[in-house]
Amino acid sequence: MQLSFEEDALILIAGTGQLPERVKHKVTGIDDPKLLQRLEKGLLTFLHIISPDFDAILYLAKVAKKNFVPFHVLGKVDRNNPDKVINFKVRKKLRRQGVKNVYLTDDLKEWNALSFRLKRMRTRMCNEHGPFDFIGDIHGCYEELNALLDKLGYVTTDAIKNSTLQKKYFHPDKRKLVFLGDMVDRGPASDKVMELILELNDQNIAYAVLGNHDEKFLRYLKGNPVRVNSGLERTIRQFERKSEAFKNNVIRFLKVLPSHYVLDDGRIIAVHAGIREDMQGKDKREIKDYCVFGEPGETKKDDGLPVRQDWGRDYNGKAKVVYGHTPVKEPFWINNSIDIDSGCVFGGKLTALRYPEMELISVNAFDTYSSGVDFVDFRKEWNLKD
Ligand SMILES: [Mn+2]
Repeated sequence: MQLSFEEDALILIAGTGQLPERVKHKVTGIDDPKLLQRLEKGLLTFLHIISPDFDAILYLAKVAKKNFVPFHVLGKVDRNNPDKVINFKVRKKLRRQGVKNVYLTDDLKEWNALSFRLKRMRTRMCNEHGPFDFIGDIHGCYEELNALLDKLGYVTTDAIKNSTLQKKYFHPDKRKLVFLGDMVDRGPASDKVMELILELNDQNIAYAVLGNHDEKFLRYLKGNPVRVNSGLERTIRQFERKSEAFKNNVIRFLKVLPSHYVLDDGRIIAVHAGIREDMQGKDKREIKDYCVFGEPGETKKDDGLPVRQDWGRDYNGKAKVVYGHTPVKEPFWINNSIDIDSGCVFGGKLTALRYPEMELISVNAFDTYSSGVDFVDFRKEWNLKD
C-alpha cells in the first residue's frame, strides 16, 4: 500500500513496526529541538514513538496547526493489546484533534510493505530561477497589458498549432512572467486578458497566483452563488461572448492556481495580498485565505471599506515578497516587500517588477475604467518619514 503525504507534513509513527528504518527526515522525540525547527520551515518530518500517550498527540496536533503543516498518524496496532492509546477506536478522536489522516493496521505484512509518495506542492518552485517579470493587478486592462509586455521585450512569432496560425510568445532573454492575481473584473476586457494569460501559460512562459477577484469569478463560473458586484458584472458580460469550451479552460486554469510561489531558492515570493514568513511555501487553507484575501478578521471602516492590513509593516522575512491587491500611486517598498498594484484600472498604471534586476517598468492606463476605490498612501497611514 502506498500512502501519500504533503512535502511539509508531520507524520507520527506509532508502534513497533520496522518502518522508521527506511524513513529519512526523522526526529528522535517530542523534545528534539529539530522538531519545531523543521515544522517552522515546512520540512517533511517523521517522528517515531512506540507507544505515544494522548498528551503527546495533542501537543503534536497543536504545533502542527500553529506551523500550518498537515499532521498524520500511522500506527501498527495490536489487537491483543487494546489499552494502547493508538487503537482502532481512537481514529475519530484523533481526527477531531486535527489529525488529517489516520492510517492504522494490525497486519504486519501490510505494515512492512507500506511505501510513501510525496505530493508535489504547487507553492514550491525554488528551482525556477527566472529571470522574472512580476505583473500586478491587471483587472481586465488588456491593452495596457499588451503595451507592458511590449515594453518588457516580449515578442511574438507566427506558429502553426493544430493546423491553425497562432502567435507564439517569447522573450529573447528567456524571461518568465508571473501574474500576481486579480486578472479579471472592473476593466474593459477581462475575457481577452484571460485568453492571453492562458495562452502564455500554455506556452510555458507565464505563471499566475490567485487573487480575490479571480477566486470569486471561479466560484461564479462553477455555478456557485456569489454576489455580483465590484466589477464582476462586467466580467460576466464580457464572457457571454465566449464559448463553453473556453470557460471550461478558464475554470481548469483558475482551479489549480496556488496561493503563492516560492521562487529562486526561496529568495523571492509572489503573492496577491501578502504573506507572513511562517506561511511561506506551505499550503493550508488558512494560508490560502491570507494570501488571496489579506489578513483575516479585517474589520470595516465607517465608509464600509476594509481596514488596511498591516502585514507589510510587520514583515521581517528574509525572502523578498512581491504582491498587489492594494492600489498605490507608486510601487511601495517596505521591509523587503513591494506592492506593485499601481491601480491601472483606476486610471493609474500597470507595473512590472523585473527580477533579479529589481527594476520597475510601467505603462500608464489609457483610461479610467473604474472609480470608487481610493489609492492607499501607506506612508500617511503608517506615519512613515520619507
Ligand atoms: Mn485584490
